[in-house]
Amino acid sequence: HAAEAQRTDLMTITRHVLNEQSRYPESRGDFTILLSHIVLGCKFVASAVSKAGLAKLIGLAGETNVQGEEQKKLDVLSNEVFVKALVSSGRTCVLVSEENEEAIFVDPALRGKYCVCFDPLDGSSNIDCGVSIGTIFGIYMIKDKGNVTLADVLQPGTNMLAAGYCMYGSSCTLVLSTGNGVNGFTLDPSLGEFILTHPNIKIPNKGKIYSVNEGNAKNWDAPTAKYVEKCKFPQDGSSPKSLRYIGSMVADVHRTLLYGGIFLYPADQKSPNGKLRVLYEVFPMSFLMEQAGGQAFTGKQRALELAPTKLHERSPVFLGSYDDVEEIKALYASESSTV
Ligand code: P6P
Repeated sequence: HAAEAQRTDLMTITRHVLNEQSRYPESRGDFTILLSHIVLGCKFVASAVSKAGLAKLIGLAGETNVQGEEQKKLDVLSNEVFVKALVSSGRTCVLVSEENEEAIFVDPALRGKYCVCFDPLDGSSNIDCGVSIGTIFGIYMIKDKGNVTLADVLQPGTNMLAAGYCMYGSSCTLVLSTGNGVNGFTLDPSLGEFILTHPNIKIPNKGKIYSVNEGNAKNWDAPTAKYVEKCKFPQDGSSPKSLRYIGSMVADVHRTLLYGGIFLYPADQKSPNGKLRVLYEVFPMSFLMEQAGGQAFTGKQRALELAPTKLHERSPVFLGSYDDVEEIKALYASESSTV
């Protein structure tokens, strides 16, 4: 009976969020409506990504296809879909997208109380070779939607209400936190629904994997170099960690969340603030890691406490299993105490 019940008692993402919403009796369902539009965007992108190889969607923007239609690059198309879905939800007042230089202020007649920061298709340079890519998003509340400015967007990650990513890979998995733990949902294409498959994800306290682009080793600072050295040649008799680096943040973070370990995108001499963007890569992934019992560090501070001053600001980030991040924090602390 239990198996039968499971098959018919489908916990969809919408039902899950409605259950969570019941924790806030005063809420009028705005967040649920916002989320349903984000989910719609993810379903569209999942479908487009799965067909990309066939439909030659991966061509460069501006090329025309056999029907003579102008083809859009998948990340341009994904961005348009998310912007339109978020605006039409009537629940957003300002959007920040990796694809748009400036913040998008929604028409006052259509405004809601949320700000969404997102990367519509992170890692899209990997799509041609079939590596998993993803959408990353973070959601903030805006105090006065009638008078929203850039200052409202440049909030520390500690003000974030919710964050998530959707990974387009062998299956389409949406991982979400609304501040009450982390849950994973897998798209059932036959239903067109995201079904709860990974309830209450908790990252192991310590992992056996480190994830970094070793090709940048020449440019690392001392604490990062020392930490990676320790992963490869442990002095305490423990076995070396395995290196796993996919080069697509959503895929590297998803593996870290499920298996444990640490993901690093450090600063280096070439990029003193690292490569990853604060508002729509570092903050959402740091929020999820903390909600799953892990942590995220910039080399100087808790990642979520960063106060961004520019829309596409970058930051170094070390995130993952709590104990693994503690180790690199200690190396940075001892370096700053000797300086
Ligand atoms: P590198 C993809 O371009 C991306 O923004 C992230 O998804 C990924 O983690 C990172 O860059 C990879 O960067 O320098 O190692 O190729």
